[in-house]
Amino acid sequence: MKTIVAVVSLLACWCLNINAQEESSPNVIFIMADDLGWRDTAVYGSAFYETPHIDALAKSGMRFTDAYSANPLCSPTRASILTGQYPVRYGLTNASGHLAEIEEHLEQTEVSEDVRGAGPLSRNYLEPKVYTLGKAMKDAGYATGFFGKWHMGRRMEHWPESHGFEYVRGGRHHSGPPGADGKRKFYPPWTCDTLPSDVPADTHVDDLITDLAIDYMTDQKKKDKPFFICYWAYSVHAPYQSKPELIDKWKKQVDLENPQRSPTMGAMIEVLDTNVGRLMAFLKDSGLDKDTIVIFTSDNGGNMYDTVDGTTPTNNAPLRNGKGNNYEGGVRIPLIIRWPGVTKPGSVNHSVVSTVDHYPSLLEMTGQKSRPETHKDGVSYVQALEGETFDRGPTICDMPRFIYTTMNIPNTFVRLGDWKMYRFWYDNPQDLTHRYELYNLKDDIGEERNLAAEEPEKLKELSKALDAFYEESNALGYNPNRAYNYRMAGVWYATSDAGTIAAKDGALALESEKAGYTVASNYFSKGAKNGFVAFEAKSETEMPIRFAGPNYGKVVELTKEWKKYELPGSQIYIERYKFFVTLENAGEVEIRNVKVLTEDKSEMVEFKFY
Ligand SMILES: [Ca+2]
Repeated sequence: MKTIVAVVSLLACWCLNINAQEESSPNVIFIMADDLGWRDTAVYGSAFYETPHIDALAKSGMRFTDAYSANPLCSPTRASILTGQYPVRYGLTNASGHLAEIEEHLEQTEVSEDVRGAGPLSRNYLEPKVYTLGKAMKDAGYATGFFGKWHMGRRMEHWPESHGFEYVRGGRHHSGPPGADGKRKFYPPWTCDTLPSDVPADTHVDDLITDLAIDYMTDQKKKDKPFFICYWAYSVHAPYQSKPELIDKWKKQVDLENPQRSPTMGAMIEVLDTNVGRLMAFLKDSGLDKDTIVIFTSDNGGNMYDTVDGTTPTNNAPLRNGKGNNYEGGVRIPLIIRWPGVTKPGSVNHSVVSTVDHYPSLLEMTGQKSRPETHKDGVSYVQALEGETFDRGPTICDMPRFIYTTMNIPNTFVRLGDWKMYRFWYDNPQDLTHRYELYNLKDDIGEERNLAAEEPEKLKELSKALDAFYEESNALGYNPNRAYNYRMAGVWYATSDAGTIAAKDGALALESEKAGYTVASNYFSKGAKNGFVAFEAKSETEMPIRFAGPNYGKVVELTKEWKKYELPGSQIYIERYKFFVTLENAGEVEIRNVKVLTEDKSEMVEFKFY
């Protein structure tokens, strides 16, 4: 009898749920921070930043530990959300949505001389012909508002108004905050036609767009119209500026033992968090919280290549690297989803999800039919929200740019289960075949142990998944770079053929029969001029090396034994993103564990030689 009652009541619940889903159009607030790293909130493990409102949101919804941006840069990830397609398929793969010249998605065979694999050129705008998530929501009867950073094109036809958003504040080409004064980019006057000019001089742009978003939601509530708003904050992208009183407060909270220690970033994250709190307070006070889905995420990982307050803007440890690089620090992002009545408050979900998944998921959550012809790479994660097992299958992320400051070498990765495999296209220095790295993230979240050689079967499985994606999608691929100079080891290159450059047991090995053989790194952040270069070196021939071009900089005497050295940036000749090492005599030298440190000796980067 008990069983029959249970079954009947289950059926009754099920029918009620079906009716509720058919009839309701829940509101949606899609909050996205700019460059907020995976570890940049307390709920994700920061011991420095304080984010009570984001933490509270996590407590009232579901928090994902393994969410990915579809690219480690701004514009491509933003386009992936609106199209439901991986950047490599759609063709917007670079953070170039602010550039004036129109660029198209084209295959390339010749790029700069220090790169082995030539990836496709990026489109730099979101085409008006795409049936974006904004258009789908509008056509489903939603009031659609866009607030904040867009960064997907220079022309009206690329802007949110052309992608289904009826009401737009911000939403232009800007790559960062739109203030006209370089020293006060988060404050008026604006270089943005959609932001009101009659606001007090101390109005922070993210406070302003929160006010405007709340006004907009209030209006929709009066009209009894469901709304879909994107609140895509300008925080916490460069320039590293914030409210002076908050920076002062955060200066007092710095702990030099903590690698996250920029008071300016502490203040920037506080501004973001406070505004998330204001949006949530509005929902609660207006009674809309019971019928509003809230998504909170970021567009890529934390920035580790700039400097502020004598250190990096943030630190993504335990993840490797940061924004602009395909390692976990660049692509693993926070994701919190609150769907009243569905997500279990305070739940934590370890399923892999990608930014391409929001499009089909939101269609399902708002009772719309899926549009697989558009969101080709997205998989609805509604099962995960309902607490069921969710496996989206192989997750792809392509990063075709060679970037000096982030040390990204053109590659595409596949995440499948606990495994992550990178294909560095044509990057094997011996024979210009593909180079592979394979990590088991369950045991090695910092991606320190490359298992490509030890796990050939796993490598084959993931490599096959990547090939299958290219075959199915017909996405533009890579070619060997015809302009390659054959003088690279890692991201270091020789300026001439007068000697040899190679990797030897993880060290950089240089040999020349003449004095003056020079190699250069392809990395140096401008901010690190005040920092240090740390390294170990030895020379069988006891040859001095000079950290500079032939006539500049500091001479370092080497011995036959490995020894540690640390040079201040002021003693090193730096040209653009490069610094140089010159052999003072004929002979041989080995250099390893080369690191760039900030002014306060935070590690910005460690060079790998292979
Ligand atoms: Ca970004």
